[in-house]
Amino acid sequence: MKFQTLTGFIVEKQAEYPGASGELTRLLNDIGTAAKFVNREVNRAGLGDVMGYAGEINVQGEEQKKLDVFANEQFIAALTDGGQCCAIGSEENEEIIILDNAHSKHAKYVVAIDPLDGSSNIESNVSIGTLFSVYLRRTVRGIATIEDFLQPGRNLVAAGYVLYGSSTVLVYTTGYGVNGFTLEPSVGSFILSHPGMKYPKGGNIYSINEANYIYFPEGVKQYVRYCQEDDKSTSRPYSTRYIGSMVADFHRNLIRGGIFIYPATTKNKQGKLRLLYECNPAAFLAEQAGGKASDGFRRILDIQPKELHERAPIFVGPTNMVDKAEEFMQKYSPEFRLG
Ligand code: AMP
Ligand code: P6P
Repeated sequence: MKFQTLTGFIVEKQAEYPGASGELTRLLNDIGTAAKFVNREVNRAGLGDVMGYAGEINVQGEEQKKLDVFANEQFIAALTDGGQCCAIGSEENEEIIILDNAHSKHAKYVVAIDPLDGSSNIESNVSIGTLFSVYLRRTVRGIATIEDFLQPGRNLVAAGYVLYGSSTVLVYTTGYGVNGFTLEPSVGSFILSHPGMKYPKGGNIYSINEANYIYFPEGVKQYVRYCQEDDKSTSRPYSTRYIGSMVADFHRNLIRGGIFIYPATTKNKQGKLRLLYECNPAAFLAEQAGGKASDGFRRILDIQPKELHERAPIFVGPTNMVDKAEEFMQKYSPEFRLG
């Protein structure tokens, strides 16, 4: 049976860029390699010494679980060995990491990454994920700086996620469509399983943590009530699905058609999710899949980051669903507009 591996697919895509040197090809494959090592440990998470806390506190003020630390180390090691990335901005590290490789210090790409998002779900065996963004560095020579990361998402060269779930799927885009690859563990290769991913027409799932309802902007409250109204002509009431693991929620909604919302609240006008390595990759993928991503007012990919771990509210999914949510935000909660 004819199948295509991630490695073969990436190399094939490079051929569409006659001037390409192969640096991005190598970088994307390095991410795939690290994902396999992370997958192996995630699948053993319930066993032996991998569970539990590394005892350190990450920049988010959360206990770092060993898998968080392990995953971070795998991506740093793979990208360092690959030599095509000069620096990493990771959810696990307060400052950017300059990769220790003579060649890569001057490499032209930087990677922003959440190595293991949703890791608080590890003990309950809920699917967790990696999210990554790839930019061309802005500084033209020398050691990378934070300026190389403070770029709007519209500058992204590539972005994607790895979902460690009932199977392990790597989904990415370089701006010309979205493709998904499922890991065949017996062979150790990611195989093209979801070519040309697109949101279905008209979704009927909404994903939001309604425990925060009393803190939602009025526009979000109104939108949630809209989702719950009985109107068969618009497939409402929608189904609510929320697993508390962004990659898992995003992937399900991409496959089945649904909106994911982590909004600003009266407690935090910036929302919770990180712009550079959670919102931007999700937004790039969503737009490439025919959908939309905004903070309720602005296109996510147009937001100019001011700091590495900056948060942003996010409404992401099929265009018609995000448009409707934006209507409620603009009508009922204009005071939540940030930019
Ligand atoms: P490179 O010289 O390998 O860094 O590639 C230069 C540019 O060509 C990249 O920044 C991409 O825009 C494009 N490109 C190169 N290789 C690939 C690939 N395998 N898949 C998609 N785009 C690629
Ligand atoms: P809440 C996991 O901690 C995470 O960063 C995302 O993966 C997830 O979507 C969100 O936070 C869940 O947050 O506040 O609903 O528990």
